[in-house]
Amino acid sequence: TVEEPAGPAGPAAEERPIGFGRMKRKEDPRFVRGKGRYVDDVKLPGMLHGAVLRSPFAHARIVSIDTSAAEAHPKVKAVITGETLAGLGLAWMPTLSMDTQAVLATDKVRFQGQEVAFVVAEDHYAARDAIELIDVDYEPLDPVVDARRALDPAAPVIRDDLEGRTDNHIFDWEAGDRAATEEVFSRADVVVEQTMLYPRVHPAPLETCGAVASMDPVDGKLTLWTTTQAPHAHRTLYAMVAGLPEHKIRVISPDIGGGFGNKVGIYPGYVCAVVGSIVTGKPVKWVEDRSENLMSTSFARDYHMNGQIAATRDGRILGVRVKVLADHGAFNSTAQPTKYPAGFFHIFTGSYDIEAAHCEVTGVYTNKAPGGVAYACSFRVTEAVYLIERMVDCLAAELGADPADLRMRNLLQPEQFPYQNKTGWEYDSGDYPACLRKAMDLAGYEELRREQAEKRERGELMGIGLSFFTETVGAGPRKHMDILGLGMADGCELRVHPTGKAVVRLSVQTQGQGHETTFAQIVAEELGIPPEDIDVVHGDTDQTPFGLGTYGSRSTPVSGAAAALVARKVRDKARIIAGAMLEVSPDDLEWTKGRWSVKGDPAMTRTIQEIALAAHGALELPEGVEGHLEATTVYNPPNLTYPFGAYICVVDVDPGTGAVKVRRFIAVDDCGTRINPMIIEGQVHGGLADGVGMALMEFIGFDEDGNCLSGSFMDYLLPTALEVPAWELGHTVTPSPHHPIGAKGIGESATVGSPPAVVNAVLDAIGVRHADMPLTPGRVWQAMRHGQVEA
Ligand code: PCD
Repeated sequence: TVEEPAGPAGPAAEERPIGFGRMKRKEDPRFVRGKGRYVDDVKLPGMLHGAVLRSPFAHARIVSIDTSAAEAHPKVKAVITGETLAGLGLAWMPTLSMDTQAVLATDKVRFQGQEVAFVVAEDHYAARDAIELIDVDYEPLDPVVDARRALDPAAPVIRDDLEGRTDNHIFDWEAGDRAATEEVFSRADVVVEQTMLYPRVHPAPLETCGAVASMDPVDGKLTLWTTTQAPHAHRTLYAMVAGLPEHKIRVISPDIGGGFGNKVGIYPGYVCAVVGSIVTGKPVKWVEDRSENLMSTSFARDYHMNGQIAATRDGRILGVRVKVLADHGAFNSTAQPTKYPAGFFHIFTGSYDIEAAHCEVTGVYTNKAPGGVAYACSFRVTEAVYLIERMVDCLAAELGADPADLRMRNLLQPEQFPYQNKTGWEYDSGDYPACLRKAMDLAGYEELRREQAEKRERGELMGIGLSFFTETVGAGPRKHMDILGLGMADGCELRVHPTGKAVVRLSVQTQGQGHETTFAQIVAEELGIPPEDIDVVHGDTDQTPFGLGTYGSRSTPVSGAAAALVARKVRDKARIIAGAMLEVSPDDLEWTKGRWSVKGDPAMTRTIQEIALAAHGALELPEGVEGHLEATTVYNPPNLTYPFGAYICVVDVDPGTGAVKVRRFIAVDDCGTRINPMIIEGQVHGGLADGVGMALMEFIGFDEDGNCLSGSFMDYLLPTALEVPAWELGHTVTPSPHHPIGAKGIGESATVGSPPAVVNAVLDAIGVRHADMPLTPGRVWQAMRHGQVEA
C-alpha cells in the first residue's frame, strides 16, 4: 500500500500505486472530454422516439381516452394506452416491494404525473406534440395528500384495484423488544419525546431516467440500453414479467450520470419503450425530462416519526422507542430486501450502548408518486440516523448537557465489537470514541464553544451541530436478504491474458463512483498487476456474471470482496504453475506482490506476467491443472459492513432573515481499509453536499389537491458551491473483520450522517429544540419566533 501523499493530485505517474492508494480515476479522461456514452447518446438506425402522457390530477377516474387525433399525426407510429397493455397482460407490473404498479393507467390515476399513454413517433418533438392531442376524460376524486389522514375511515380508498381493499393501509412492522423497552422507560429519570418529519426528497441525478429498447424481430432478442443501477436484476424481472426468455434479453447500462437510488427500480417508461419496439418493429428511445423525473420517478424518505428517548439524570441513555408513519405514495414500490418493509430503519439505536429499543412502522398509500427509494441510503438508515441524532440533541437540551459529552458518554466502546444491537444487527467493528475525538480535535471543539459564547453575548447566532452515525451497508447475506426472491450475492470473473494484462467482470455497475479504477486497484493489490493493465467490464448482462447491482453502498462490501477472492483464486493457480516453471513444489513458494519466489532463494522467481504466459504456453502443466489463468467466484457476504463517522457542522444564522450560512463542516469517516483515498474524499464531498441540501433547501411539496410543487429546479433547490463550505475531512481506519480486504462501503456515509449535524447546528444557533427540514430562511425565522416548527 502506498502512503497517502498530501495534496489532491496524488502521486506522479511513476509512483502510481500497484494496489490501494491515491490514484486518478481511469474513467475521467473519457468524462472530462465529454466522451462518456450515456443512454441518450445511443442512436440506432431507424430509431423512433417515445413520450409519456401524464395525469394532471392526483386522483381521478378515467372515463375515456381518445387517441384518434394523435394517431392521425403524420409522424406518429403508435399510440399505446393501458388498454393496449392490458391486452398483452402488461398493464400492471410488480414493484420491488411485491405490490403492483400501473404501467399505463386503465381505471384511475393515483398521483399527479402518473403515466397514462405512450406515443411513439419519428422524432422526439413529434412524440411530445402528439401526446397533447390525446383527449382524456377524467372524473376527479378526492385525493389523500397528508399521510397522517390516510387511515381516516372517511379517506377515499386509493388502491381499489386491489382485491378487498377498504383502506389505505399497507403494512405494520415492528422490531426490538417492546416489554424490555417499557421497563427501561418506567425507571428512567428523564424521557424526552419529539415528533419529526424526514420530508420527501428526490435523488435528482444529473441524468434523468431513460431507455432505448430494440427488439430484433428476426432472432427475437431484446437489447435494452437503460439507466439502471441493477442490470441483472432488471433482466430477470423483465423475463419474469413479460414472459420473454431471459437469454433473449440483454440489458446494457452504459455510462450513467448519477444514480443515487433513482435508478434502482423499473419505471413504466422503460416497459413502454420495450412494448413500443415490439409493436413497431423498430428501436424506441424514451428519455424523461427533468420535471418528469422530479414528479414521477422515485422519491425518498417521507417518514413521519415520533421518537422517545429515556435516560438517567446524569446522562446515561437507557432506551429509545419510535413510531413511524411511512408515506409510500400510490404504489408501494419502495426498494428494500423482502424481509424488511421499513428497510434498515430498525438500526435507529445508532452508535450508542443502550439497554432496550422498540419501533413500530406503519406504511400507507397516498396520492403521491411512488418510490421510497434508498436515496444515498442503505434502505432507510438515513431516516434512522436522523431520528437518533436529533433525539440525542433533544436529550442534551433537556439535561443541559453538552451534545459532544453526552455522545461520548454513551458511545459503544471498541471492546464491545462485534456488537449485537438491541434490534438484531451485529456491528462488525469500530472505535467510536477515537473517531469523535478526532473530529472534535479537527474542529477545535472547545474553542468553537468559547467563540459561540462570546458571540451570543453580542447577539450573534452561531451554532455547532454534531452527529455520530453507524451505517449498515453491503446487503447482504442470502439467508436474510433478497429482492423479489433474488439473493444478494455477487458474481465476479477474472481473466489474465497471455501477456499479463487482465479483465475483471463485475455484476455491479458504476454511476460515477469510479469502479473502473477501484476494482482494478483491488485486483492489482492482490495480483501485483498495475491497475492500468486491468480492464473493468460492467453494466452489460451479456458480458458479466449475475449479481444484484449497485445501491446501498454494496459494491465494495459485496463485489469488492468477490474481486479480491477471485484474484486470490488466480494467485493460487499461478502458484502451481510457477512451481512447474521453477521445478519446485508449490509449497516451497512464497508470494510477494506480483510474483511467486522460492522461499529463501529470491532469485528463483516468476512474475505474474511470466506465469500468465506460461499458463497459455507450451509448458507441461502439472496433473489436474487446466491451462490459462482465470477464475470465477460468487460471494455471499456473511454480514453487512458498518462504516461510521463523526461530523461537526458550524453555522451562522442571520437573526434578521433566518438565512443559514454553513461556515465549516468537519467530517471524520471510517470505512475500514481505504482502496482509493481520493475517490473516498470525492464520495464524502458529494454526500455532504447532499446532506446540506436536504437539511436546508430540498423537499418535494404538494398542495392540498395533490399538485406537486417541486417539479423543476426552480422549486426543488439543490445546493451549489455557493451554499457549501470547503469540507474539512479526516478519517480513522477500522477494518471489517469479515471482509477479505477489510473494506466497508463509503458511498452514502456522508448523505446519511450529515443532515442531523446541519439541523443540530441551526437549532443550536437559534436555541430551539426542534424544527423540521428543510430549514429554509422562512422556517428558521418562524422557529425563532414560535419556538418550534413542524411541517
Ligand atoms: N471505496 C474505496 N474504499 C472503501 C470503500 C469504497 O475506495 N473502503 C470506493 C469504491 O471502490 C467506489 C466508491 O468508493 O468506487 C463507493 O463505494 P461503495 O461505498 O461500495 O458504494 P458503491 O456501491 O460503489 O456505490 C453506490 C453508492 C450509492 S448507493 C449512492 S446512492 C451514491 C454513492 O454510491 N451514488 C453515487 N456515490 C455516488 N457517486 C457518484 N458519483 N454517483 C452516484 O450516483 Mo444508493 O442506494 O443507490 O441510493
